[in-house]
Amino acid sequence: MILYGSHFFKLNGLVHNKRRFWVGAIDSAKIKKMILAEGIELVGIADAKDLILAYPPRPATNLMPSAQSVIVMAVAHSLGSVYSPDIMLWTRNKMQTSRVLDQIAEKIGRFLESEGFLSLPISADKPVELFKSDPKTGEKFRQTRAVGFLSLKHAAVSCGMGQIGRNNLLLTPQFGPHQRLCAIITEAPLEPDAKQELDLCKDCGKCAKACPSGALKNGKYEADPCMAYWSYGFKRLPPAKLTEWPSYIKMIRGHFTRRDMLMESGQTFITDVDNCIECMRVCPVGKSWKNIRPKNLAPQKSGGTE
Ligand code: B12
Repeated sequence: MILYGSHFFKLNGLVHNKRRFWVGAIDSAKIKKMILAEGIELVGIADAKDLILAYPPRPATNLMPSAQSVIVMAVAHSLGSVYSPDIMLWTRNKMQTSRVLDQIAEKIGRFLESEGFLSLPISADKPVELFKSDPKTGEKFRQTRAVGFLSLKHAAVSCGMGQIGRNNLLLTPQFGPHQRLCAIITEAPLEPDAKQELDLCKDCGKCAKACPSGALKNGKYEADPCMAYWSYGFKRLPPAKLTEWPSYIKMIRGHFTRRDMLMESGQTFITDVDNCIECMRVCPVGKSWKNIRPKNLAPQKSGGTE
């Protein structure tokens, strides 16, 4: 007999819990097979209590104190949309990829609950928690920062799916950075996958060179310039000093003469428009698409403002 925390135990290959006596043979292999059969391309399982945490830390057990496992799922992007000339085409495709993931997370989560295990799907998309200041130091940020309720990249690394590359994205051997992620936190006591030491990112510098906002300068990722560009296409951060306001206002006025912020906001609500994927687009990692990548890639039309 194997004991799984205080709620579950396994006897003769069957998992039992205290709420329902027999809950069926739920094991990692069965769950993975079900998920892959739904069209998910990569699936891994991490121990909920042994997740790699970043800052601010997002432990799965904060969202579900009884959590035992985190199931991480990935679907490859359509490479045609990643390489399309206009960012909007990618945006629409990203939404569909998220939908596939969210629907399957919902279905598998419901299945696990019907088997007696509380389960919480973590969407591939928003919502996110917003911070105006650092919760630890109280220091006010120059610009609001967003953070997911669970860091999907770190969850994926925790189950050996890939590594975080120089572009700050999850790289997998199969698809490089070109996959979308989603997860299910569950009480089901599933066998976790081992973490892996991978050497996929060769620090070729392509992502840092392609980044229009300068967020990947000096070997690190900075969330603020990335967010300003991703949200509005601004190449500048909000002014830190009074003297910076005149040139900032000039930039905004220039932006308004070329772009229709009202219509764009409307479109963003409908299709969740992003302004940038350059760091992901130029990344050469991922063996699945070696032969169909275009040799030359002009930056996507996204209309950044200096
Ligand atoms: C919020 C968010 C964003 C924000 C902020 C990004 C950020 N890194 O902070 C913005 C809008 C800028 C963004 C941009 C992008 N994102 Co994004 N994003 C997310 C989201 C919802 C949460 C990210 C998160 O919480 N990370 C956890 C933190 C701990 O890790 P981190 O990002 O590496 O660390 C930064 C923060 O901690 C921040 N930071 C530092 N100190 C502090 C202090 C406080 C208080 C706060 C709040 C933050 C903070 O700075 C750190 C880096 O220095 C995830 C989905 C999810 N739930 O995980 C998708 C996700 C990470 N994004 C994704 C993608 C694809 C992108 C983009 C390519 C944009 C796009 N068009 O899709 C770019 C790439 C940017 C990059 N190179 O990292 C994918 C990545 C897939 C992959 N292969 O890895 C994810 C996983 C979505 C998904 N479902 O697949 N993203």
